[in-house]
Amino acid sequence: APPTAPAATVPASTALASAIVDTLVHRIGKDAQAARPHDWLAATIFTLRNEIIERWMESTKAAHAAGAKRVYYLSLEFLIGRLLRDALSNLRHDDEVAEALATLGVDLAQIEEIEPDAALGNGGLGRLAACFMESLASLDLPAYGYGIRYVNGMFRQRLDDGWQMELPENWLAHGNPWEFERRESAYFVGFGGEVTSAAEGRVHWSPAEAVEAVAFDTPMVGWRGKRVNTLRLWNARAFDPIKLDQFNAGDFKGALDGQLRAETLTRVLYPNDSTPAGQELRLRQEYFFSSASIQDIVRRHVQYFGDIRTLADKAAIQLNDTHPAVAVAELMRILTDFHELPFDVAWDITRATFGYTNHTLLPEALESWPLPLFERLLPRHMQIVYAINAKLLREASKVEGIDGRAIAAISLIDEGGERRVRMANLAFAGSHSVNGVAALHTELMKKTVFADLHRLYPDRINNKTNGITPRRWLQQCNPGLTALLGEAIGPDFQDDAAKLTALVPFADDASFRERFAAVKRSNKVTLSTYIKESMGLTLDPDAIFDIQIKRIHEYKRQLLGIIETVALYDQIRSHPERRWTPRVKLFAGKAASSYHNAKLIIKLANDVAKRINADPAIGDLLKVAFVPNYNVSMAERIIPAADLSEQISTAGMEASGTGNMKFALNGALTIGTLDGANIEIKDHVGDDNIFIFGLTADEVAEKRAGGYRGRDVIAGSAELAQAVNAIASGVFSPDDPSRYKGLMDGLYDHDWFMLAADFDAYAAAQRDVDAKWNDADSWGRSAILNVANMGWFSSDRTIGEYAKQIWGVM
Ligand code: 26Q
Repeated sequence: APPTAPAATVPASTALASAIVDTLVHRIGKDAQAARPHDWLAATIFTLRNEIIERWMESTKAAHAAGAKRVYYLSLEFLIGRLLRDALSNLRHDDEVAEALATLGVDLAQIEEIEPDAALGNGGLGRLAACFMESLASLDLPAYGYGIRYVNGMFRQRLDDGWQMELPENWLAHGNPWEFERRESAYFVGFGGEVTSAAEGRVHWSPAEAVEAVAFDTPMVGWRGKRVNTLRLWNARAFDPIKLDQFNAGDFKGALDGQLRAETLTRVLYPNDSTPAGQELRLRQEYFFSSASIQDIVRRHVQYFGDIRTLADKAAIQLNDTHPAVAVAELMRILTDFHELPFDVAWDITRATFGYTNHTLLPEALESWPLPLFERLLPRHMQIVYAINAKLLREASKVEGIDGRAIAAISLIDEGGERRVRMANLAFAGSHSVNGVAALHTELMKKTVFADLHRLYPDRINNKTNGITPRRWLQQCNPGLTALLGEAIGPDFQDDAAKLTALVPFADDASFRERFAAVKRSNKVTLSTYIKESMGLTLDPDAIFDIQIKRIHEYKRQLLGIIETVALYDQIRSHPERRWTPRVKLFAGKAASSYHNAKLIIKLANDVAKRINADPAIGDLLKVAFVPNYNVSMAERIIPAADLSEQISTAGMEASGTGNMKFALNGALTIGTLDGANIEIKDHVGDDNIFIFGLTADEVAEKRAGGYRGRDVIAGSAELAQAVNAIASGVFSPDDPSRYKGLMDGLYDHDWFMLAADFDAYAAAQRDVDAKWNDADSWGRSAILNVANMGWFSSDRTIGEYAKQIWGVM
């Protein structure tokens, strides 16, 4: 076949098939006979890429021609997952490409499954960044994501006899057909060294070491291919990759030292999603990526607009948590030292340019760096932080009601004990907008961690409730439901998720409810087949699929779900004559490698599953599964099959949650606390269509202040006491009876997460779930009303709010 060059549109099926074969031959170097699935995957992506590239260049040119303001989303994490289905679906080429591949004897679904999951993030924060990139393109906003091209993303989780093992995830092993290395976009990033003063009050920083940041670009395709934006990930490289003189002198290791040291920077994602360990390498990563990104943004601005003083009119930079907060000091350095702007002018530009999003209130999760480390690594930035702090505290001291205690809380330097640089205070001071990610979270920000900064700048904190992209989290992951929705209400919801409300009347339509239930059942059968094949466990698709999938954390209370499972198990055994409602309890999630209790909770879930699943007295009434290696692709498989979504964090501790939104959008009912975005989900879907239980955030705070003791509560709840005692005494760990003694003792003596306090209410809510499930009409009505009312949680809505209220680009 002659070489074909697909133009702006991909040609019809046969031409498309020959284009894919042509790519296979000329790019991969294989013919159709020799090609293996990975070759077909790469050939398909390269072929599709041709169209994407054209739209990508059009998008860039149009923004340039319009002199448009650009959005820059800085994030240490982008949990984007697989891209082929996303790109195919957003370009509306899924059917065409499936047909073309079928003529070649290739199953599209099968090659989609072997695409590695790009897991450059831990959990919610990283996935939010990925949903935002998709929505920015879908809303036709010119935007760049900036991050790090980790060679090893989130570790792969293996279970060894129920214990979590971490294996490196080499997502680049087969090459990455989505990325474009931009050797021309490279920047010098320095570390350490010293600052000397020069003439006219100028300073000079001479770093002791430097690495080169090289850009790798990945296209982010919006819905209907309207726009293609850039995700720019930085890779670290040594300037002088090999010291040939050393090499020739026989010092092979020394010759490659610099290369190794540079590459170590972007080698691995920190698999912690709280309690920052404070390692030097992490601060180096943060500065490396912040510096490269700020240099790139400033270079583009000066090239396009000529005058650095107009930066804030043409660039909005959003900080995804404090991880890139050092960018505030880096921009100040470039504006003052390099562009020679006066400090106050630079500060006004900086604050007008940055916005900061906070994702946690847990004090132990707030980033701060020991001052000696910060100063040694970034001596010039340390001076700048001092100068900002002097200005900040001068301003604060003029405000009535701000006393010494408040000044100490506002300061960029924590002076209690070992002195530390507070990254949240730096991000707050350096931004014109500081937002929380759900209404409750934003109110708690004002009352707790940022109370004093809020008094000083009362207009700065605002709320932007999180959202999820309905393309990936409905259309792509749940084609059955998407087709049914289209039949019922037409296709408009695909362009505007708010239009899902047209579904409301269908909740009362018995024949629609039946079809809706059939789609859910079919998704459950598909998941059951996967679980059977991967874990050897048989599930009953007519049981309630009750699912808790998320990072393992004590505040998320997987332990509450497990203890309630144990209590239910005991009830079924004690009262076999009762009419029990069959349940499947499914758990999945990764624990940070150093988080002892989280790893023990994983082992407990596995031990409980082993015992219950093997108990002939239980049969199909209760099955428990811990699915290994939870990631984006696993979520896409599990969520469409869920009946019940577990969102049971201690009230006040989950900033928002976004998994909660994915489940409800796919027709699961939520059992949850009044925490994070659960509250807003309840407001949207209605009190009758959600199971809310437990203490409120205020009640949690009150109880903590009032000397709450888990021991007293456990003594008063027979069901809880039985379950806790069974676990503590080794019923589920006969090979090591004391394995869970410490974990259970914690509930008696320091139940910080109020598990005992919420247990009875949770168990009662679970029995309400059973009752509703047994009224199929009532359950079906509620499930449909969830789908109908979840459109507001589209990340298009969220991004629209950021665009109008923070970035000024809409
Ligand atoms: C910090 C310093 C050093 C090493 C690691 C980290 C680190 C990394 C990741 C700290 C936190 C994270 C991730 C936090 C996160 O995912 N937060 C979640 O953000 C979601 C999106 O807003 C919310 O929905 C969740 O409630 C919140 O827990």
